[in-house]
Amino acid sequence: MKLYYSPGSCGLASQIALREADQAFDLIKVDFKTKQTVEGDYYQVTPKGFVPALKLDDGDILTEGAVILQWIADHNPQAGLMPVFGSRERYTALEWLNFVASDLHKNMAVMFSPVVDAGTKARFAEANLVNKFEYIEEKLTGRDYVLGQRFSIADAYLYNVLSWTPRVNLDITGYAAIQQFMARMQARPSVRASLEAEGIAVA
Ligand SMILES: N[C@@H](CCC(=O)N[C@@H](CS)C(=O)NCC(=O)O)C(=O)O
Repeated sequence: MKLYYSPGSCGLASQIALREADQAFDLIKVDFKTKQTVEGDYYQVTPKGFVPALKLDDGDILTEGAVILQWIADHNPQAGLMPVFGSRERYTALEWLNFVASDLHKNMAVMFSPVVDAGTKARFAEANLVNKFEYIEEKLTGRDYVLGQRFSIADAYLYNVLSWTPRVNLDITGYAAIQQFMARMQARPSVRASLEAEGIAVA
């Protein structure tokens, strides 16, 4: 199995999930600018050109981070990375995955855009991100993870996207529950190993 990633981007959550599931995998780095990997043209792996992509042992390629996360969880039930099929808790986890993918991740992506100026980014964050942080803070208050006491793939994705805030000068240090969540996540061996593998300093 191969996970295509770029350091510090949204493939981190998939790597965390693979480690939580004790799955063997190779990491293949994608250069965003050239869309090249050590294997050659990344567009041959996925015409989307985006990470993450997971190449399965039979050569099949999976894309879309939230879907890759579910594949890892569903194929490694012993790891308990998602609540069981049909349970109400599973739909809560799916709600989080969808929220992180469609609202948080894509709004955060605007903050990295080279075609959006600093003033517009600041106004955009005020209008579209602060309310998300407030929502997350409220939901995490009194909880270890988004589902309560148990870790799930939704936490990996949430941690992944929230970890970008310092890089785009968004200060979320005032959100106590979020800070505790980030520290709790960073204490997990899977997270530390994933950060190290991507060459990101572990605090
Ligand atoms: N819908 C995709 C989006 C993935 C995505 O936005 N990937 C970004 C990194 S976080 C990317 O590959 N960007 C490449 C580029 O901007 O050239 C998913 O959820 O997996």
